[in-house]
This record gives sequence, C-alpha cells and structure tokens, in this order.
Amino acid sequence: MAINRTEYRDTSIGVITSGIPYQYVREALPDASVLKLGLVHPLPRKMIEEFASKVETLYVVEELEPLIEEQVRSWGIKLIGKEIFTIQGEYSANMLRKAILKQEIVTKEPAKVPARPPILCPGCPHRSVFSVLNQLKIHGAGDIGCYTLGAVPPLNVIDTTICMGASISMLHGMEKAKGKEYIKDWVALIGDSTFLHTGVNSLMNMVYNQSSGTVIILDNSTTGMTGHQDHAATGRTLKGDPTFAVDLEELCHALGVQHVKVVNAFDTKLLAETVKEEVARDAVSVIIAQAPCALLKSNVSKVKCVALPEKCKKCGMCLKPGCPAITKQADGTVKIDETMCNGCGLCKTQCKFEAIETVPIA
Ligand SMILES: Cc1ncc(C[n+]2csc(CCOP(=O)(O)OP(=O)(O)O)c2C)c(N)n1
Ligand code: SF4
Ligand code: SF4
Ligand code: SF4
Repeated sequence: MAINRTEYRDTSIGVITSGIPYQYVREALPDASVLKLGLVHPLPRKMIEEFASKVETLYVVEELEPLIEEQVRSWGIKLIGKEIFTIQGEYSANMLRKAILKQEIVTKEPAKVPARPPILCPGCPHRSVFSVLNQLKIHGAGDIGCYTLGAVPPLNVIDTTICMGASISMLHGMEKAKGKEYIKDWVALIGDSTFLHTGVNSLMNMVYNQSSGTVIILDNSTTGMTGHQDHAATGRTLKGDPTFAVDLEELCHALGVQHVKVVNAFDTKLLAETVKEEVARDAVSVIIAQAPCALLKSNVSKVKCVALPEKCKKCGMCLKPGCPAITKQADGTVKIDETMCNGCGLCKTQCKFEAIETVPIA
C-alpha cells in the first residue's frame, strides 16, 4: 500500500520526494528530513504544511514535470525545485549533491568490460520474425516491449520507437506524409499486449484513412517485458482466473481490416512469403505472428537443438539471428549450449547443410 511518511532528522534541510528519487535523497542527504510520498494524488496537504513549517529550507525532488512542486507552491509554501533541478531524464545521488550541496563530483573512470548489449532470450519468437524481416531488408516502425530489442544488432529491423501504440501511427503518418510507395519496405511491429493497450485505435484509423500499410502483431500470448502479465487476449485475468479471450484476428476484421493472416512465428518460409505479399498490397493488412514467449511456464520445451560439427561447413548462417545459446568455436564450427537452448529450431532453419538437429530432452 502507498504510504506517506515523514522522517525527521536535521531540520535545516527538508525534502519532499516520492518513488525512486527518495533513494537518491537518502544517499545524497542522509541527515536531511524527508517527507516521502507514497501517493502523489491527492497530496496530503496537512502533512505537507506541517512538514514545511518544521524545516528551514524545503526542496521538492521529483523527476520530470514539477507536479508536486506546483501544487505545493500553490498553497503558498516556499520551496526550491525546478529552478535548480532539471525536468529531463533520471536523477541520481550525485546530481542532488551537486545541485543542493554544491559539491563537485569527481567520478572514477568506468572499468573497461566487454560490451554486453541486451538481447532477446534463446527461443524468443520475436527473433524469428526479425530474422525474416532482416533478410527481406524490411524496416520496422517499432513499439514498446521485449521486441524493441529488434532495433539492435544483429537484427537491426526496428527504426522508430516512441511510445505504446506509436508503431502503427508512425507507419500511418509516414504513408500520409511521403506516399504509399515510401512504406512499401516498411511494416509496423507491435506486441499483442501493446496492440490491445493502444494499437487498436491506431489500426482503426489506418483503415478509416484508407491507408495501405502492413502491421505485424507479435503475438507471444503474454506481456513479456513487464513480467509476463496476462492481457485481454490470453483468456486469464491477472489473478489467473479463466475469462473471455479477445480473438485478435476477429478484432482486426471488426476494425475493418480485410486482409488478416495468422502465421506461426517460427515458420520462417511462410512468414517471408506472407510479408512480401502483404507489403505489396494496396490496402491495410495485418499479419499475426504467433508463438508463445519462451519463458512461459506453459511453454517448457521438450526438445533442444544440437550442432553436428562433422557436417558443419562453417558458413555462419545459424549465427545471424543472434541467439545467445549458439556460439562459434575456434575451428569455425558452432556449438549450442544445451542449458540455454529452448529448441525453437530457428538456427536449424538457417542451416542448409543439415548440421543442426532437434533431439528430445532426456
Ligand atoms: C503507457 C505505458 N504503459 C505501460 C508501459 C509498460 N510496458 C512496457 S512494455 C509493455 C507491454 C509489453 O508487452 P507486449 O506488447 O505483448 O510485448 P512483449 O514484451 O511481450 O514482447 C508495457 C505494458 C509503458 N511502457 N507505457
Ligand atoms: S521474455 Fe519472452 S518475449 Fe521477452 S525476450 Fe524473452 S522469450 Fe522473448
Ligand atoms: S534452437 Fe537454436 S535458435 Fe533456438 S534456442 Fe536453441 S540454439 Fe537458439
Ligand atoms: S549454418 Fe550449419 S553449416 Fe553453417 S555454421 Fe551453422 S551449423 Fe555450420
């Protein structure tokens, strides 16, 4: 439960704060008095007035817009806020030390460690879709979810990411600004959860405005990025109780989309053919790329893939999708880490030499 709490220490400095900036305040100003807000709307006026009356200099430390600050000021309370703190980005203890205590912060050179970019899990269905789009040289107007990682090498598909639902609107806007030809090698990429959150309205508008773009719904049956919550199309409530499941295909039809195709995300051949066909179409189309998130409890693989060094021609094709379970060996052949492999078979579909095979997990 959200709790508002006052912590009185040295009263020469008092800080009203909330959320993660509270930790920065405690680190930078361990002796200061603090009013930690657990609930920022409505603000506890009496508590704030009492706190303000007991401290000499009052600061409001909140990231981004001065919401708490403006309301507290409107009650005639004197405070210091955005005149010394930025409205941009995340705060830190050092930033507060500098702004409040005027301490010059000398930071150490960061240790030199190999770069480890964030990657999709082994067996993630999004990787399969991105590897197809990468091979077809298709650009992606992206969205927010695990699949945003399709922006980074080696997948390099997503070129725009703004906020939930923006993929479809971006594609729509690009078409209206630059014309139908311009988006012939573009698709919008949106997760199932994000689509239900804010993609439906954008897709409806695409149809309404007689657009011609292709939307790929990455349907992994969960809200992967934020911790595998259920959503309106999974058939379970957040408490796990059975409930009505939205049928994404029917929903797209109901919005007026005439061309909706459902494809297994790991069927790379069919997916490639479908994408080529749909981006060429002079109408709105939707491809629902289906395969469950590899980390779902209900999706524990009974198979894994193994590489056969004696058949391997060292071509490196299986490495292209960037699955972390498969690595190149010193002799140029590849090895699959059996503790990581989810048996999705994507690497196998890339190998023309039958040097990867699927085996049951013992
Ligand atoms: C307005 C807003 N609300 C909530 C979030 C938190 N959030 C981040 S990604 C995401 C959904 C991800 O699920 P999905 O689209 O299915 O993609 P997946 O991660 O499963 O690939 C949510 C709700 C957000 N970024 N913005
Ligand atoms: S959590 Fe699921 S959707 Fe997210 S990267 Fe891993 S396998 Fe993919
Ligand atoms: S089958 Fe291949 S691509 Fe899929 S998880 Fe295993 S090593 Fe990775
Ligand atoms: S695609 Fe096949 S032949 Fe090429 S490196 Fe991988 S396992 Fe070897």
